[in-house]
Amino acid sequence: MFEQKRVACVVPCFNESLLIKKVISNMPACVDAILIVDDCSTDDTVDIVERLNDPRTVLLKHERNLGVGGSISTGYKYARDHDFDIAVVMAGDAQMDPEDLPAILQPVASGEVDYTKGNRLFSGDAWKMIPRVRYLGNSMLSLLTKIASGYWHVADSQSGYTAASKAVLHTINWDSMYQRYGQPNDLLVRLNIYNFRVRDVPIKPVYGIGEKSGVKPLRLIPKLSWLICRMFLFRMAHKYIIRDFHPLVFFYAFGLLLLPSGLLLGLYLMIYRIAVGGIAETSALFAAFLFITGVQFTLFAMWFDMENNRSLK
Ligand SMILES: Nc1nc2c(ncn2[C@@H]2O[C@H](COP(=O)(O)OP(=O)(O)OP(=O)(O)O)[C@@H](O)[C@H]2O)c(=O)[nH]1
Ligand SMILES: [Mg+2]
Repeated sequence: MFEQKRVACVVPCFNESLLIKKVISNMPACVDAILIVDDCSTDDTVDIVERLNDPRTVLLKHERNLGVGGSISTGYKYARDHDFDIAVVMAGDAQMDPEDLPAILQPVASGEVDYTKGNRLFSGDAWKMIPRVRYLGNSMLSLLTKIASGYWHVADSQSGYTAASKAVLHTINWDSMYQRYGQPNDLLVRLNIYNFRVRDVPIKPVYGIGEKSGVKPLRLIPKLSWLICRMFLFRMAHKYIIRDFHPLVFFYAFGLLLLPSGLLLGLYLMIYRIAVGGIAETSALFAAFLFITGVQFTLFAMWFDMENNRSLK
């Protein structure tokens, strides 16, 4: 129990025989149940968990590999159906420091917010501790996720160290959540649609403890960027058209139409000017008009979105 709240810890596991023992044995006492979700490991992760015979551990086994998002979804559904008050997520590769858990739990337990997530970028050492490609890729995805999710105050979007309230557990449709590495981005968008309050909590980055990551940044970044763009459209439609209405969708629509049109036309005219010769002044002015209007529409749309989500901290 943490401040009178029953806490379940979801631990997604895929071939974590090296570190799962450490995760279970270091699990803080405030966690009432450790939900180990085995995502069809091919090593002896399951044997190790069974041999430990820890009284708090519940082993949930997938019949086929679903990915980290699918594993978290299995754990969340168990926590929801067994009436837990808070569900936290700590990966099976021991990259989440148990000492950070009270800070992650506290805002949700006190009812200040509905969802907290660890932010490794607050730490002054983040640049030194997080591998460079991951740091830069994460920063880019975090910026895209701010736009897509409407949580402009949230960064380190790829962090998986999170706590979700009972209301969140009972509201989100876990079967439709993205099943692989884009899960944190997908969930932030869904939380915003239901106006849940989300807060970042500073945590320590943990790398180089023998963990094996399945993340291949150069392949993953374009895939996740595309997912985040789709989720942005999903949020616009659900939050500002279907569930409620706000004219900012028109601002975004005009902005996203005019801004690239102005850019492309400007580029075309520039190439034409260099390769062929003179262009009409009116054409150049038209390109500038499209571009400037597009920028203004986009910035106003962002501003309206920011204002609309200001209370969700
Ligand atoms: N790679 C991988 N991990 C899975 C899968 N299903 C569950 N997981 C678990 O998801 C957690 C996170 O996976 P990692 O590949 O380490 O990704 P990450 O920790 O988010 O990213 P890094 O910062 O690069 O380590 C681990 O506890 C895995 O055991 C799967 O299908 N593939
Ligand atoms: Mg990892």
